[in-house]
Amino acid sequence: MEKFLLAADMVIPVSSEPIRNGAVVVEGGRIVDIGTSEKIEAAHPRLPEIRRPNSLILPGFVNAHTHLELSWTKGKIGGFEDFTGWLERLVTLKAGGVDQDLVEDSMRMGIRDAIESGVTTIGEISSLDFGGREILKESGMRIIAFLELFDRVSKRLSSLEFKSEDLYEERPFPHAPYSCGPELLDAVFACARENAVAAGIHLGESPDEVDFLRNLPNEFERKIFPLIKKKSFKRPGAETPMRYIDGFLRGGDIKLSAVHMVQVAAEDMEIVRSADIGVILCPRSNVLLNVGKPNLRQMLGYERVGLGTDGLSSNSDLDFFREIRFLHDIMVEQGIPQSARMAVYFATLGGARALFIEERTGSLEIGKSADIICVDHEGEVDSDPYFCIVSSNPQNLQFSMVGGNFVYRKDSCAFCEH
Ligand code: MCF
Ligand code: FE
Repeated sequence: MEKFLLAADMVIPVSSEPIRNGAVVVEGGRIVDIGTSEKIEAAHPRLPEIRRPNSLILPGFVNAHTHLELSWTKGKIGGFEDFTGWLERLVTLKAGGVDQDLVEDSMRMGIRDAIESGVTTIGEISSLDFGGREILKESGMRIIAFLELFDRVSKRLSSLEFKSEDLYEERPFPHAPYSCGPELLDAVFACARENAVAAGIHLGESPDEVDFLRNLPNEFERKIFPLIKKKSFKRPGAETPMRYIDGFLRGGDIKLSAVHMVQVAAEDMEIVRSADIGVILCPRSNVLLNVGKPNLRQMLGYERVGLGTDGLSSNSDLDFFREIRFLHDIMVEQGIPQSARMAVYFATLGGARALFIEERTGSLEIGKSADIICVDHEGEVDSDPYFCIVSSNPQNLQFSMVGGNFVYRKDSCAFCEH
């Protein structure tokens, strides 16, 4: 279908006000027009039209942080007391080895769960030697594949290439400031600058990470390093993880997506704003790993904030509607105005901005890729269309498309048929 029209009771562009009885025209995989059905149908007569009863149309969700590659660990981590206890279990589980078929099958299941909960873009953390990246491409989704780096792979950094295709892009991802020493961080940021690619990192997640970066006694050096036979390393002490990383960015022109950002001081937000850092929150993972909840009041007014489920190693499922609802409930708890609207923003345009891909996706605007979902609803959409989305489930998803191609139609998932 080269050119077609999508119409719904309510179109939510996210970047502008919702449109009652709205329509979107898609041509060559892009949005070429948007407005009220009346106006759009008059301007584009006789186009093939897709219209579902009682429905809302909005940009596809951006799940900005996942570890689909670790989907096989679901239910295998067992009990743990704190973050480093969890890491210890995960490292031990990974060291035990795993069948590649199981990894790939569980990854496909993860992709299916993501698609069925309205996700059209995924920010996936992928180990360097993982052979299954083709599976990500086959999904038809928009993929940012962050190549996970640790100190032991630093020598290979110079030989790394970062592929960039229409729907698939690779970027460096030093795992975290406690697992990557200063030399690797310097090298990665230099490499990102040289290759003009954005980067990502887990940052400000646990209280132990804060202690580690303050050069205080901590569980990483006591428990994790001996387990992975890693020598500790000298680090420039810093009061907070954000300040620590800022020392490596040195005001340079680096696009960095910082994942978690639970341990954030008020002054850190000044660094975030001036360095234009992308912030990716994973609230269900944070609560499960008992590191606290993100402070959303601190982030009010900042636009580069997105949402991720993290992997099934630290979440019970990859249902993005549930992640949005969890975020929404924290917003209500913290007194954030217009919580439903904000939650939908974080799940779409905020996520695209946090990944620095807002030119391509995240909202319904002329020129952007047709990454669009359609959700049905039972009640009145007029009162609060954003709350309609927050209270939806995968069962409400009618269809989903990436670049104008369907990746999901209710009761028939294009990817599942492969
Ligand atoms: O985002 C969560 C929590 N923070 C850090 N790491 C991970 C998360 N989920 C999975 N990980 C992985 C990471 O990708 O844990 C492994 C790495 O492969 C631990 S090895 C130090
Ligand atoms: Fe993670």
